[in-house]
Amino acid sequence: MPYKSTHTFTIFVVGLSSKIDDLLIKGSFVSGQGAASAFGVSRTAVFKRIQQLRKLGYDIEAVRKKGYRLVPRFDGLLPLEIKSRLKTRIFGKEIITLDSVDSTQTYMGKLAEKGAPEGTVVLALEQTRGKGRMNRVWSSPRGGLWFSLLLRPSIPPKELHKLTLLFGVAIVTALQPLGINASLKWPNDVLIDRRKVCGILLEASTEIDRVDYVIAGIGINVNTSLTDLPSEICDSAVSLCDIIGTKIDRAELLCGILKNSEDLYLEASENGFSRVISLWRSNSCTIGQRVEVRMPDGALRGLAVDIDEDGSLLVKYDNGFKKIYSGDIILL
Ligand code: BT5
Repeated sequence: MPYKSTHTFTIFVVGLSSKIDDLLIKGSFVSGQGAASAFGVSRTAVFKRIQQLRKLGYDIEAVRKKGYRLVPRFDGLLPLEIKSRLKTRIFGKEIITLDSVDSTQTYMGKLAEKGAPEGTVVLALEQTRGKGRMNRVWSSPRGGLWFSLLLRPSIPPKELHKLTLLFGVAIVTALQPLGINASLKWPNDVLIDRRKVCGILLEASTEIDRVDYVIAGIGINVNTSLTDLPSEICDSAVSLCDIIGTKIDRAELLCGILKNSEDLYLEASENGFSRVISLWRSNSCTIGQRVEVRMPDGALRGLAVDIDEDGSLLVKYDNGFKKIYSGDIILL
């Protein structure tokens, strides 16, 4: 039965590829002979996978008497390059790298509907229709870090906005080893010297009392020059390479963000969001500032006094306090 044998062969080759890939991710040498006898295949089959990976853009070194080894490139964003540096259990177990896409959010939405597992990451080197909140445009030229992460959290829908705070904390913390002091503007901005370096977008599919999935979209201006961004946002935006003065390894940064956010996420799933809220508070540039709150039904000015345990922003007005659950704020 030709159909059956083709099917079996496909599964077999995919199985072999992932075994070879796993060895390469671990940084091990893969010898043609060793892998061939360990996996019961021909040396040619092993070599074919190596050639396939090279064609995809991987740098695979061949060392005499040792075998093949993956050499992750500086700023290399191919899945195995990222996985070889990743220290997470769930986030990034599946990674899809696209050269160009309309929006990683939209792409991930389709995967989520098909049952993709929690922790799947889709990243794109550029987005042609990057999404901000409320149908705004997120400008995503080459050089930035634009990715979406799929979550299937067991928290009630009313707590979802706290995940935005969680990712903000994870990003600010991942920037610290680079010597970058970024801070958080409620609810979803990461700023450096009051200019936006990163935006976070949370989209969710929910029922009344349960969350089916959440897609966390993160966009960071990393090696993007400000001249690549539309002129109307140049004054309010900033990129990491402009601050540091040199190119940054986006794979390293991504791994840091995935690790920090997974740690916070696992802890929040066990013990709630108290730690996230307290870390958000200590990394905020919002609290203690006079702000203008812009909501669909109008704008109000006041002093941002704190972030509440429920993730809302507590603002003091002339005639009392108000908790803000959604909207935009301007630092005055
Ligand atoms: C956000 O929206 O800040 C959420 C941005 C999320 C982007 C990521 S990239 C990966 C994933 N895939 C997507 O399609 N989206 C997510 P919001 O708070 O609404 O801010 C949008 C506003 O930020 C715009 O109206 C501009 O003023 C400004 N903006 C747009 N592009 C920017 C950039 N690259 N850097 C700084 N500011 C920008």
